[in-house]
Amino acid sequence: MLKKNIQILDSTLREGEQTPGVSFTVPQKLEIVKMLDAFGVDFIEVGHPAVSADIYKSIEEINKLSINAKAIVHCRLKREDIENALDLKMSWVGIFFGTSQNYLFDKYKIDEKKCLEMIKEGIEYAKDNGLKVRFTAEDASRTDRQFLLNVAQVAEKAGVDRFSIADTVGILYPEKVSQIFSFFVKKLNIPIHAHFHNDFGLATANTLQAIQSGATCVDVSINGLGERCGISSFSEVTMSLDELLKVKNDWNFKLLNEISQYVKNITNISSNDIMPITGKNAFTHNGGLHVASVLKNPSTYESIRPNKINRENTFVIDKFSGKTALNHCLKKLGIKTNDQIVDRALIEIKTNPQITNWTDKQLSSLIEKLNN
Ligand code: HCA
Ligand code: CU
Repeated sequence: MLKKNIQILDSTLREGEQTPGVSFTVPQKLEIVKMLDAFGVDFIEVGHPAVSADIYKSIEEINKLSINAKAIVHCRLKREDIENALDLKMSWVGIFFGTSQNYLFDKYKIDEKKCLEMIKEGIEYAKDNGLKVRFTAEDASRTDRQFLLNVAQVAEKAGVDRFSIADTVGILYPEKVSQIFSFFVKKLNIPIHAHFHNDFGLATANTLQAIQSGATCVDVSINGLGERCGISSFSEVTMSLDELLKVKNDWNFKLLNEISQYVKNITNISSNDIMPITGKNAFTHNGGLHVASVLKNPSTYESIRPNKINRENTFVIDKFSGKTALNHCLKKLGIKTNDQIVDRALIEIKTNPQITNWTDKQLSSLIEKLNN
């Protein structure tokens, strides 16, 4: 068991809303915040107030809620953004600034010295005004290690509370994550946050590795929403921390599926049936041998119990089904039959491979037909 307390920062309302095609209404944001708080996340990144009037307004409304999670706003390294945070009476700001050569020379057109000065000034301004500050080195994964260390040390000296390492373009893999995070954990005295994009499908794996290498707060979003291929998924990360790394926590897993479904329903992002944990098929069994075994003992083909997140097992009847599965489904439907009919029904099912999921109605009529 990993004894350290791991914090979760949910960025559905900030990074998640940057998903192409996604825009939440204020009531939807309030609902998401309430659900995340009831689940027990530590931080909720509520948005970047400078982006639009509706985001600013939603933060004002979120601030009226009484929640345990800490709300944090996104800010550029600019006074006007920090002032927004002060006007909104925030306690926490997340200031981000790109630190790789690409960003310095092409995006901002400044040199390293100027970059360090700006970081120092921005953090000091926020701290002098009583804010708690997380500083994110955007594109940290492509930033020269020594320069990133300078950045982190300047930030720490300026009084920053948390340092976040962002893999903005999603190019890290666990071994590299281990090298980077172990290095910074040794060098800094403040908690380190991690933010991974999923461009290679490695965001969750990288997040787990960052924790094993000493990061203490990780960014996630519901259903992995975010720019391009999104970031680490809320369900994948929390479930892996609980089930695999055995991290001590008091998260309310019974709410996990509901949160995922709520966000799925209000976004136009096509849902992935085979998505881990909250996907439609996560607790569905198909193969005849699988169903027969799961009915005896679910752990034969499952690592997580569905009732942990308020779900149930489902079984699919199609050409892969066996007698046990069919009998089980017929019994559940309250259809009384006999061995011979079940055998004949199975032949019918296996000779209709185009039907990939026999519905209750189809099964009932099949049995009725065979009875006559
Ligand atoms: C962005 C980029 C960001 C910032 C992360 C952070 C990234 O959309 O502004 O501020 O913690 O991936 O670097 O999401
Ligand atoms: Cu990001």
